[in-house]
Amino acid sequence: MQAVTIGNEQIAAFQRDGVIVLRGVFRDWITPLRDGFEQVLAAPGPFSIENVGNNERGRFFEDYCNWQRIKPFSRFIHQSPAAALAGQLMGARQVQIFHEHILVKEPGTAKATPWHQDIPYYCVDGAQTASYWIPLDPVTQDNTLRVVLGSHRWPKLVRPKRWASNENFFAGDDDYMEMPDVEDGSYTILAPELEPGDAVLFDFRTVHGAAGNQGGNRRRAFSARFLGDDVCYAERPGRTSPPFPGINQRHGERLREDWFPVVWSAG
Ligand SMILES: O=C(O)CCC(=O)C(=O)O
Repeated sequence: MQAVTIGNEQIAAFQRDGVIVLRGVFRDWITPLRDGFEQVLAAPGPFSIENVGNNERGRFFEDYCNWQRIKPFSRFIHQSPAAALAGQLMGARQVQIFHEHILVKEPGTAKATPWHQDIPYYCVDGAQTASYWIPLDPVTQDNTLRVVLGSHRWPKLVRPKRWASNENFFAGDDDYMEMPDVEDGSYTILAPELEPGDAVLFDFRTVHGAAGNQGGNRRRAFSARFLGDDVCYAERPGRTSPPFPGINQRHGERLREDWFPVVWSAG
């Protein structure tokens, strides 16, 4: 495994902002990850999602929880520096893999990724969480991931919505705030230009979104999502995303290691 170390300043920035940009760390992984995308696109998994309807332009495809069958994804999780970097930035002693996720926006896709936090969709809660967003194509300010600095520390979680329809994700659950207008000029938004090999790493509570992909090139992004020491199973008021059917866990339990293996431990 490629050795990596992270400085105290980067740890402090990740803790303060809920996000950090890592440059050049995954250059050797872009070709295998692209190969993994082709394998998924040729044979999508049972949870794949199309976010663009038949009479809209473009294609916004997502799939997740394929890493056990897609070898380049499995190798990335076990052999790349991703888990070690995430562990150090979260301040964790151990890191479990939660899942991987691929997002493909074909050229000419108007559909944006709405502003959201990930954790309300998930069957987990905790403060030590980290998701990579690794573009496999160069991205500019027009089609990159956009992230609201410090939003992982907002006092309430934001109500999750369905990306395709904007309906509430869970019926009848009211313990959320509505998404504020994060583009009203009072929030600091990070929108980094990135090359293949660069990555954004963010806390599951950090608010993020992305524009469509109106340019002429594909925009593929690979995500691997990691859990630190304090993360536990959380009951939600309905089917989560990913759904993990048959997970058979109780609220507050540590996630089962046979499904979510430990992939890094501190020296
Ligand atoms: O790639 C995108 O458009 C959005 C990515 C995202 O929301 C995520 O990785 O959690």
